[in-house]
Amino acid sequence: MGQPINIESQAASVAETVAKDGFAIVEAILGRAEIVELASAIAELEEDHPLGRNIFEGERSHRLYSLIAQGRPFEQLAAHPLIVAVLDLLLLPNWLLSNCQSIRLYPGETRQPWHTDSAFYAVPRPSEAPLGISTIWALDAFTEANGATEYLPQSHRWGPEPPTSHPEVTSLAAEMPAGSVLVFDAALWHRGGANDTDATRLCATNQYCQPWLRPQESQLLIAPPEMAERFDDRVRSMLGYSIHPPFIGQVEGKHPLRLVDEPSYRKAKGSDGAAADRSLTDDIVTPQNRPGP
Ligand SMILES: O=C(O)CCC(=O)C(=O)O
Repeated sequence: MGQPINIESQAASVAETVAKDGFAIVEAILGRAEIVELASAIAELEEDHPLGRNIFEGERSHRLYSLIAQGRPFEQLAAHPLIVAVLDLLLLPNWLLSNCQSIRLYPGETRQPWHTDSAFYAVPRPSEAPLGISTIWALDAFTEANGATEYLPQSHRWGPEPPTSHPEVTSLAAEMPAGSVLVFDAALWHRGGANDTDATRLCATNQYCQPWLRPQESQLLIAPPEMAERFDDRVRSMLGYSIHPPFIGQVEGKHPLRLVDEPSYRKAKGSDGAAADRSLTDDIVTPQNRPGP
C-alpha cells in the first residue's frame, strides 16, 4: 500500500465530500509496486485486444472489461479498504460491483461525451441516496493535457437537464499523481478528457451500485461459483454472492454463498448475512419489517 492512512476518518471525510460536491480525490494511496502490478497486468491483457468501437469507448483507447476475473491485483483494487469503507457509508449493506474495467487513452484521443454512470437506471434525478459510486484510479499521473477525467462539480444534485442547461458551471479536470483515486457519485456528469500528449493515460475504473440495482456487468457469470471459491468474503459479496434483504439475490430460496462455500456462508450468516437469512426464513415479510432501498 502507499501512504499509511487512518481508514475510518479518511473514509468519513471522502464520503462527506462526495455527498456534498459529488466527487473527491484521494492522492497517492497506491504504492509503486501496486501501480506497476496493475499496469503490467493490463498491458498484457491489451495485447491483441481491439481499440474502442465508438466515441464512448474511445476510438483511440483500449478499454478492458470484466477485470475482476483477471487476477488478484484487480480483486484487491476492487476491495481497497478505503473504498470499501467509503461505500459502506454511502451505499446500503451488500452493495455490488457494477463493473471492473481499465481505460488507456492513446495520444490523439478526443473528449468523451458528457455522461453519468447512473443514466440507465429509471429513477428520477436527483435521487435521495446515490444509486452508485464510481472510482477512477490513475495508474499514470493524470493531467489536463493527457486526458484527466473532467467533471461538473455538484452536478449529481441536478435534475434531468443536460450540462448545456448549466453554462454557469465550469468543468474541472481530475489532475492527480499516479496511485490516486477519483471517487464520485454515479449521478455526477463527467467525461474522459482529450489526450494531447505523446504518452498514454491509463486508469483502472470500478463502479459500484446499490444492492437492489442490476450491475452493468453480469458478475456472477464473469466469476461463477467455482472461481469465487478463491475470492475473499468482501469480493464475493460485491459480486452478488450476498443477499439484499429480504431475498434479492436468492438461489432456490437460499443464500447464493451456499453455492460457493458452506463454511463462509455460515460465517456470513453470523454477520452481514444475518438479516438476509432471517428474512428468508421469516414466515411473513411485511412493509414494516421489510428493509427498503
Ligand atoms: O476515462 C475517463 O477518464 C472516464 C471514462 C468514463 O467516464 C466512462 O467511460 O464511463
